[in-house]
Amino acid sequence: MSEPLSPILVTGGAGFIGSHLVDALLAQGHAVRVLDNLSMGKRDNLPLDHPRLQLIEGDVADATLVLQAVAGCSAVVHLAAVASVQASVDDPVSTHQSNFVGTLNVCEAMRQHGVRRVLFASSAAIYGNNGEGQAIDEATAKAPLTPYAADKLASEHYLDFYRRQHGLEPAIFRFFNIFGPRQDPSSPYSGVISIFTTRAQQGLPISVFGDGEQTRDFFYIADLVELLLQALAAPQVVEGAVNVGWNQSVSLNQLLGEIGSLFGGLPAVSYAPPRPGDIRHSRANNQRLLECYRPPSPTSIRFGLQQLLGLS
Ligand code: NAD
Ligand code: UD2
Repeated sequence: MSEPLSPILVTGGAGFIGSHLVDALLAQGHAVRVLDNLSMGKRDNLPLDHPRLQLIEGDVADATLVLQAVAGCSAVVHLAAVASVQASVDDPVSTHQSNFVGTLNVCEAMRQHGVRRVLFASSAAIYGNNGEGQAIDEATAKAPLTPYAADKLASEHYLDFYRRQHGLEPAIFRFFNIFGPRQDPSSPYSGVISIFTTRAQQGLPISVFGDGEQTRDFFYIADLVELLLQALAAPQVVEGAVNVGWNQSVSLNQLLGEIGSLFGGLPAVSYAPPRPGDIRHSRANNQRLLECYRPPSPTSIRFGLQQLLGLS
């Protein structure tokens, strides 16, 4: 009888990014354990009948549960968070439990169980408006403008403390704008691509907050999963955070043009005032990403949209 596989724990594994990573890990032959409270994640995102998949439904803010979930794991990918920036503005105390205490619980559980490799989903939000209009590199001054961003930055600092003090091996990624299938479009604060494509498919009017010339550095989910797999398999982790973006600016108007050309037209598009605190231009200097990993060639927005619109 062969030894049972030590699972990889994916917190937030029932969510958009997590569920794609779970699929890839299972396809590679890994055992996977998911800890998710299903506040945004869905059971339907996971192959629950897969023999090497275990789902623990629970809260990363529950230290006892996290200690149990980490036990016996070979590595952790910590994705669980309330990904809505607005939710953290509305209720910072509650989101702090998920977005910071959760990370601390993961660090402490890993220390106690002697698990070392952890991948962490940070965010370009920690830069605030700094570097706006140019490619932002990892040394750009941090200026978290929201509790969401502050919790991500604090989590980075705690991961570094546990690295220095307790030998954790954190691989920290600052995601810019990730898009792809399963990104939930249901909230007005969901990812803009998930909202625009879903509303185009349903023939519902689209609201642009601002003049549509705001730009983002969009990164397709399959490319991100490839990076996360590399970071899990790497003999040693890259020290310090790495921006995840393509150093490419795409405006919302360009995005709408692509969706319209793929779909043969668009529903009504209205232009409303910009969202308070909205960043106008966000683009990643991804030199470190290119030096430290072997990213795939960028999946084009057009291809990603075709996947989302079921057109390929
Ligand atoms: P998502 O909401 O689909 O995934 C987050 C998952 O975490 C969900 O399944 C949710 O149910 C779970 N979760 C939330 N609070 C929890 C808690 N207290 N305990 C257990 N599970 C909990 O969002 P996503 O886009 O897949 O984001 C994954 C990670 O990437 C998050 O940490 C997010 O902050 C980060 N991120 C995403 C983007 C992006 O563009 N999608 C950008 C920057 C950072
Ligand atoms: C994304 C992340 C956020 C943080 C940040 C860091 C999501 C949903 N948001 O915020 O968590 O990590 O990146 O870079 O993952 N917009 C419209 N109409 C709509 C919806 C959005 O015009 O119906 C605009 C919005 O005002 C903004 C742009 O589209 O100007 C992108 O919005 P977003 O929420 O997709 O992403 P962002 O960059 O604000």
